[in-house]
Amino acid sequence: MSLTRRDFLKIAAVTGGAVAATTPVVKSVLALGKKPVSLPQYVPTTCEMCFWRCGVIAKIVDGRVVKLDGNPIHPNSRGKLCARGHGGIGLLYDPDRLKTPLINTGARGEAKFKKASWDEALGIVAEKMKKIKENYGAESIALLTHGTISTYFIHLLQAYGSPNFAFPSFALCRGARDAAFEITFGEAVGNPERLDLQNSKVIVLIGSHLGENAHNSQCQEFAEAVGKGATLIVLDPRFSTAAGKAKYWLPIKPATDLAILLAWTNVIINEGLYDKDYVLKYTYGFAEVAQAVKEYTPDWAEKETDIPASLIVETAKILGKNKPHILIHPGRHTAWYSDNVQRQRAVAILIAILGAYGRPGGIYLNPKKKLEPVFLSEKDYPDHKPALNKGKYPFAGEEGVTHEIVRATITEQPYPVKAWFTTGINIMKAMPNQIDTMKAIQKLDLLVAVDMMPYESVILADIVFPECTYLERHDDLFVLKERALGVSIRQPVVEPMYDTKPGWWIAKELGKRLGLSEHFPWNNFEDFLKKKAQAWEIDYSELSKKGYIDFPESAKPYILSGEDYKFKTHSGKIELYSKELKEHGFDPVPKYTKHEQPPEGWFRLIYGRSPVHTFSRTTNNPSLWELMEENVAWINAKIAKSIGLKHGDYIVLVNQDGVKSNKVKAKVTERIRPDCIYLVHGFGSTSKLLHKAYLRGADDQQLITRYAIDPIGGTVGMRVNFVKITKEV
Ligand code: MGD
Ligand code: SF4
Repeated sequence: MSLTRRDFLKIAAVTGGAVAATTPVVKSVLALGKKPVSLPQYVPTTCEMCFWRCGVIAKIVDGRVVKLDGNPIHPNSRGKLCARGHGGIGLLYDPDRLKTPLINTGARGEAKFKKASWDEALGIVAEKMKKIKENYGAESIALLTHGTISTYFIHLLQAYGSPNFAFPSFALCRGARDAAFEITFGEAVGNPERLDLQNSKVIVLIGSHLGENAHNSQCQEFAEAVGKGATLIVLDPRFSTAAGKAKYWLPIKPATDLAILLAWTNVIINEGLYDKDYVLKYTYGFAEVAQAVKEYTPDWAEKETDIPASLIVETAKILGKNKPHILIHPGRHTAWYSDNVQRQRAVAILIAILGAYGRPGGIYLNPKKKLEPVFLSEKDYPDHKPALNKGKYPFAGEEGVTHEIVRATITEQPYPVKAWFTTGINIMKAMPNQIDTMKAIQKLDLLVAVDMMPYESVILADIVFPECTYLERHDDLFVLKERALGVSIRQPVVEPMYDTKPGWWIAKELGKRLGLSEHFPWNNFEDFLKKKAQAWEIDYSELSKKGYIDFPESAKPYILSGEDYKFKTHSGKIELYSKELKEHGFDPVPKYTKHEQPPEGWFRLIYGRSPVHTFSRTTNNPSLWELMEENVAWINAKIAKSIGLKHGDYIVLVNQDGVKSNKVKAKVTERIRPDCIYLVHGFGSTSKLLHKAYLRGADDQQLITRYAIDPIGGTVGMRVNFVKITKEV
C-alpha cells in the first residue's frame, strides 16, 4: 500500500513517529478468526541503497519490515522508490549478512575468520593503531570510504592525526564534473544535481544513461519532460534505454565527445544562436572561446566522432533555437579519459553560452538559505603531515584521491602507509587495477573493513566490523537542496539484527580506546541529531514523524531578468576563459585531445549500470538478484557473426595486459557500435561468502588494469582498456 501525502501526514499527526493503521489485510485476518497479527506500523527514514537518499516509509508487522514505500513529501522520492529502494528488505534479511565481529586467523586474504566480541575486536584494532602511530606517525593510517559512514570515520582519523582519506566517488566518478563547474560557475552542480528537467525543452545526455542509471526523482522528472515533448539528444556508443526515447541518437565513437561539444559551440557562436544578453552580463572570456573553437568545425568533428557534420549542425541549431530551456546533463560518472575536466568544462561553457544556468529548464540555483555546520565535536584536530595527494592536483578538492593512497602504500613515498580502513566500500570492485590494490594490501600491517556484507574487500581484512543496515540505525541528518532547502532523517525502523552496530557507534568505541573520547561528546547519536536540529531551528519530533522538513521560502531557482547576479568565481562572472587554469599551466579554454583507439581485432571496454543494482553492493541481494542474476557482454551483431558467436554463448574477455574475465554470456545486438564491448558494472564476485553473487557474470573492474589520470583534478579515467573475445570457457 502506498500512502498518499495527505494520508501519511494525517496519520503521522495523529499517532506520532511509529504510525499505526489497520490495513484491509489485517481486518480480513481478524474477521476470519485466525491468529491476529499485530497492527502494522509505519516509520519514515532515508534510503541508502544508493546515494540519492530518497525518503522511505517502512511498514512493519510483528517486528519485521514487510514493505518499503517512497515518502510522498520527500523531494527525492515523491511517493516512489526505485527497484533497489524496494530491495532494502532483501539487504536487511540477506542470510549472508555479516553477523558478528570477525578476526582473520590465517594469512591475509585466507579469510579464516573467528567470531569475536566487540570488545576483543575493537581492542586489537586500537592496539595496532597505537603501534603504527608510534612507529610511523598517525598519517600512516588511511581511509577509503563511501556513504554516510564516512562522516564518523573521517572524524575518527582526523582526531587521531591522519589527513589521509579518499572517496572513490570523487576521483573515479563525479570529480571532473565538480571541478569543471567550480572553475566555471564557482560552485559544483550538487548531489542530487540541480537539474530543472521538468521544464526543459531540449535534453542532451552525453553518456548519461538515465533509466539504467536510476536516480529516483531525476528519472521521474526525465520521464515527465519526455512526456511533455522535450526533444532528447543522446550521445552514446550504445543504444541505451534513454536513446530509445530520443529524437537523435548519435552513436559517437568513444573518447571523442569533446570534439562534438566544441563543434556545437562553434556552430552556435557562428550562427549567432548563443544568448547574447546573458553572455554579455554574466560571463567572462567569450571572445577567447569564440577564437578557440574556430578550428573545431562540424566537418572536422565528423572525422573524429563518426557523427555526420549535417547532424552536428542540425542538433546545434535545435540547442540554439530553444535556449535557454536546455538541459545538457553534466553527467555523474565523468571519469572516462585523461581530459575529463576539460570535457566537463566544454559542457559548462555550452550551458553558459546558451544562458541555461539559473534559467527554467536548465540548471537551477542553490537555495538562498544555508544551514551552518554543526560538528561532531568542537575539539580541534591535532596537526599532521600533509595529505598524500597534497599539491598534486590543484583542483582535486577535499575528497582525496584514491590512487595516491594505493601508490604511497606500495612505494612508501612520501611516507609509509601501514593501515587501511575500508568503510562502506568494496575497494576491489570500486577501484581500477586490482593487481596494484593487492600489492598495496600485502604491505599493510592492518586492514580493517566495516561493512554489512562479506564483499571481496571484507574477505581480505584482518578485522571485520559488521555494521547494521540503514534500516536499523540513526545516521547524520541529510541536507537536501532540491530547489528549496530541506532536511531528511534516517532512524531505525527495526532493532539491529545479530551482533551488528551502527557506524557512529563503532567509530566512537574505537575513539574511546584511542583516548579520543572528547571528540565524541554524545552518548547516543540521537542526542547529537537533536542538538543539530535545534541549531537549525527544526522541530526534531516533527522531523522524526514526517521524515523530511523543508524551508520553502529558501527556494530561488532562477536568475531574474536583468538581475545583477554574482557568481562565486574570482571574477564574479561565469568564467568561460579560466585565468585560474592558466595560472596552473592548463588550457584556459578546452582544446581537443586525441585518445588511442582500439587496434584491429580489439574492442574498447565500456561499462554502465543496471536499473536494479547498485555497483557490486546489491548483486547478492535476494530480491534484486532475482531481477538480474548476472551481467552479459554486449557485442555488435556483425562482429558476432564474423567470429561465429551466437546470442547466449559463453565467452571470456581478455584485456591488453592478458587479464582474463570470468565467463560471461554474449548479448549479440545491433544496439552497440562494432568497436565496443559493454558490461554492466559490479558482477563477477569472487567472494565465496556471497552465495548468490559468487562467480555470476564478469567483473569489468578486473579488466580495467590501465587508467589515465587527469592532471587537473586527479580523476581516474577507466575507459582506456581494450579487450578481445575468446570462446574458451
Ligand atoms: P556511466 O556509467 O558513466 O553513467 O551513471 P552515468 O553517469 O549515467 O555511463 C554509462 C553510459 O555511458 C553507457 O550507456 C555507455 O554506453 C556510455 N558510454 C561509454 N563510453 C562513452 C563515450 O565515450 N561517450 C559517450 N557519450 N558515452 C559513453 C553513473 C551514475 O549512476 C553514478 S556515478 C552512480 S554512483 C549511480 N550508480 C548507480 C547504480 O549503481 N545503479 C543504478 N541503477 N543507478 C545508478 N545511478 C548512478
Ligand atoms: Fe534508494 Fe532508489 Fe532512491 Fe537510490 S534512487 S536512494 S536506491 S530509492
